[in-house]
Amino acid sequence: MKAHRAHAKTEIFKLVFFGVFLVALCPIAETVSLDVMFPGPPTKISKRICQNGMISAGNFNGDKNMDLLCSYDDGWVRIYLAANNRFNRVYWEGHTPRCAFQSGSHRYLADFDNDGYDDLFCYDPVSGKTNVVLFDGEAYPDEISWTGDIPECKGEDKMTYVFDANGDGKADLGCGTKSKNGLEKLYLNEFQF
Ligand SMILES: [Ca+2]
Ligand SMILES: [Ca+2]
Ligand SMILES: [Ca+2]
Repeated sequence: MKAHRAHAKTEIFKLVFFGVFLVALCPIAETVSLDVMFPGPPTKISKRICQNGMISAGNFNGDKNMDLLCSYDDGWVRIYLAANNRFNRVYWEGHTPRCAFQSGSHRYLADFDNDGYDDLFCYDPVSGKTNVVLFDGEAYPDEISWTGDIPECKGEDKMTYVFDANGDGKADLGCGTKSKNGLEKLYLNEFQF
């Protein structure tokens, strides 16, 4: 009987030891994978990118790399291209007055005319006013490319998102309600630019 109890204790001890060994391995595995992904010391950026602004990812030169756009509530935007060792050089900056909405406005980058350059979609959820400004590969123009009012998406409890829902290369608009946590309506982009 004593021998049986001693054997059982040994088995329990082995299990506990193995469990502690596995738990101890987890942080080591995590550390190794982080080292592989970001092995070097961080690069010091000489000029801060987008201080006090809002950063969005978009493509502005038609290649396969996503670039950065920094936007401010007064409509000023700066574009940074994803290029080797040129990450903090401004590719283009200027005023896009049609996107000068108060804080809380929705600003998205997506290709609305299927030319390979990402355009600005600016939406004021309070008024429902919506503006699209097309990027031509060099600059955002002063003129507005499309303006509209989408009352169904209006209100601070509403959420919006733009994406190409039907795969025709032109971004579409989705609207929903925050409290229901999802997009409920889709508006397909049929505008002929
Ligand atoms: Ca790019
Ligand atoms: Ca475009
Ligand atoms: Ca579409």
